[in-house]
Amino acid sequence: NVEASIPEPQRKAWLAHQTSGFKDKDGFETEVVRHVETTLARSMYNCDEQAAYSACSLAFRDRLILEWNRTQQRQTFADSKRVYYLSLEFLMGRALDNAMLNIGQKDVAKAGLAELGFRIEDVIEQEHDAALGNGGLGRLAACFLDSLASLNYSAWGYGLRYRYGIFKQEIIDGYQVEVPDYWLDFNPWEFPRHDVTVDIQFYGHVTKRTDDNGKTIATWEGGEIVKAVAYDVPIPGYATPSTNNLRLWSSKAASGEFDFQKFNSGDYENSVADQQRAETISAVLYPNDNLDRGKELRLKQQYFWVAASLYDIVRRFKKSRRPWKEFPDQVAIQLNDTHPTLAVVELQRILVDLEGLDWEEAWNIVTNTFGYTNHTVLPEALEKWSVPLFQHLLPRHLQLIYDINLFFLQSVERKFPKDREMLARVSIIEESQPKMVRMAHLAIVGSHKVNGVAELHSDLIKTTIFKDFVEVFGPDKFTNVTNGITPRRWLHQANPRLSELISSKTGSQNFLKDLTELAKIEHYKDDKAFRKEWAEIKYANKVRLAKHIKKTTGVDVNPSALFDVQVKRIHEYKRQQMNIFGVIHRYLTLKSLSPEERKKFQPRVSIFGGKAAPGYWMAKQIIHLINAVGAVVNNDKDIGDLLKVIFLEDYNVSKAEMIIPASDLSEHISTAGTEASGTSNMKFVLNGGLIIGTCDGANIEITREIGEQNIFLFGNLAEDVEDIRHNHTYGSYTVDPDLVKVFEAIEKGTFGEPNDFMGMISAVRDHGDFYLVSDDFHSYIETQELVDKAYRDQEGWITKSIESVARMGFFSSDRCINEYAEGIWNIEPLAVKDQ
Ligand code: F58
Repeated sequence: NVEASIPEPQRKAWLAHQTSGFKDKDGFETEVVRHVETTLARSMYNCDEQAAYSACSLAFRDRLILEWNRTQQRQTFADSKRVYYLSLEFLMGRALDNAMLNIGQKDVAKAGLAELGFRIEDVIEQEHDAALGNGGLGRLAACFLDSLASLNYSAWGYGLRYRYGIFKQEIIDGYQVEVPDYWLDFNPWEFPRHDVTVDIQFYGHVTKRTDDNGKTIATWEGGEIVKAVAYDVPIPGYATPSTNNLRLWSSKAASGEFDFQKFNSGDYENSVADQQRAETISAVLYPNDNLDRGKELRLKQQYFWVAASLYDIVRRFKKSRRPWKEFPDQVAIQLNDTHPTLAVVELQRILVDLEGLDWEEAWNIVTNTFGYTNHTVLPEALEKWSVPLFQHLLPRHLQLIYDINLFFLQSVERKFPKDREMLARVSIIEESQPKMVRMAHLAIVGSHKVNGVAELHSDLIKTTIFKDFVEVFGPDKFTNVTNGITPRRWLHQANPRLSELISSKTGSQNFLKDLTELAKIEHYKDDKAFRKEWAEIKYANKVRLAKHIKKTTGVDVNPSALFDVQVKRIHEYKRQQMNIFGVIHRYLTLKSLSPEERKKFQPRVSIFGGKAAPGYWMAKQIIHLINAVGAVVNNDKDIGDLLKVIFLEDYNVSKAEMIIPASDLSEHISTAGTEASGTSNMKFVLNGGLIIGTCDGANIEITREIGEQNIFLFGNLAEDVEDIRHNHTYGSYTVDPDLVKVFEAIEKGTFGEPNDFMGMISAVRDHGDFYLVSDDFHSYIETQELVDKAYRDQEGWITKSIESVARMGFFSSDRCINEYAEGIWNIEPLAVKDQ
């Protein structure tokens, strides 16, 4: 009982405080005005939208803090198992809209803001996205936090508080230019905890001595210390008071301040050097997706964050005064990809070096605590760290890794005697020059469960990259949890009208808590009024996007045209190049027709968006070609509204919330077997868009749920990709004839200087076409023609759209989190009274 724990002299004031915050519109307005005039020290007479945003956020924040405190107290008193989600990325997007919705007071705020002279949409627009992630992996972490809170699980997220999140993308003369994203100017959603700090050690050396009992004691000494400071972000659950915590660590010099002595003696530059070096650790998010570059600073980030988080978790566990063996009953730690894998070693170090446990006992605790989620099979994305770098930065951890590897390889040897090749393949250390630490191997060996993120992907990891480990540990260690998305942000927030239409038919907003209730709308698929409104909502969303396109690119697009969208990170495996080649093919076809014949063509707007990693030359070339094609096509009088090509600058979470509901068709066209799951595919279908895609990732399960008649699948299958690649190198190889024509047009200079695009052409024509662009091109073009035909039958299209949404219940991140809770974490929700 929380109340009983409050000391008597403080209880009266505490009780009064519990009912503070606003109850209605008037109360809300009072709070907004109070924050404008006191917290912000401004006057209502010059309160602009930015100030209204700040004050509105502060008013909601006040409410959130109360529930946040209560939730933390409830979890502490319950003393039950907690789950910790360790992720280097949390792609949160905006917080205010989500807080209003989850608290359930958006209507109150809307009315209150209107009375104060503001439109709620404009106020929401003032917020800067929290973009602490690259793409799918980071956004998945954010959806998981939403579900964990909404389902009342005791859970914490742990991450890094980057001063700069993913860069802002500008398009200048058709090229991507990266601009730093400083997002912390005014951030009401974080709480610095200057009293929660951890000293983190780097470099130094290890000494060993033998104690009185003959036991070897290792001590890590010397080196440098950096301070980790906690910043907490409240995560409100939907329609529940549960408010969980996301703790982000920021780095600071251990001494706190700059060196005054150096400063006084005139050594100005060096007086701040230590401070700056320390702060560099949490300064910037690495902007690569699906590529590992092995930079020292990245390893420093990883250890800094992992060590601070584990210190915190262990400190919390120790308060319960339980024996160590109960650690895995109280703590589950999920590794979001291999980035936090050092946590395995760090926990073993804490238990053995600092707490004096035996190796075996400690290792049991470690392996029962961790679970590892893999997000990719691309070899270039699998993390490896050079042994010399490790030796330098984390000497004790390297020793522990060698010991872990030794015991592991001994166990493999027992199972597979004399199989030296097996040992070399599964070893945590790669015997290369220099030697490398394979983080995925360490993560598998250190966890009790390993999961992939869609069925095909989970099967693939078992039969390819982790095949040997299935033999070593048996198949039960490997499992699947198909990804999901939160319907709160990706349906209700992004598409309020559709959400309202659905609730009017399902009878309540309960589908936002149990997405399988969407099935009920299928009864209305022949209902004329329902269908009409369904179509009107899509159209209105397209009008909104068309306005944004006009404002940001100057191009007029017709909202009645088919909106064909591909928005995601730019990567060769995701094949935006195939899409733009297809667009060129369409353009050439249109040009070859008479004006009369052209009129029969289905008008389209091809919309692209996404960032390229700054060092990814080919991805940047793809962006340039898309813009170059747009510049020609959009100004061609013969073409008019029949085809427009748009590149939307700076794709991010808040733009996704506007773009996704406006799509008729979206493209998920990765080479089969390369996209682990994809999650935007789920978002598009949930918003009534159809998809064209390959048999890859979650597309396969989406097809199973919504029915083959409702999706446009094409291309080669994952099981055939290897043979086809082999044939490219050793057999006969010719480029698809339609694609040859596309290349000829580019080479003729139709879209400007051909040399600018030769990399993309020769990757297909001269360098083995690794991503099978040519092999899939014909089937892609044909399927696009089927799309045109299907779209012309508007009634048929609407039916497909309604059926698809009705059958998307499976893809809620709530389902996904419940699967993790049951199958991996062994944890149950914490009951919330008075819910
Ligand atoms: C993505 N991975 C997968 N990695 O590509 C996608 O299929 C999946 O749906 C999603 O994870 C969620 O499971 C991804 O986004 C990264 O961005 C990493 C960032 C850090 C470096 C390595 C890649």
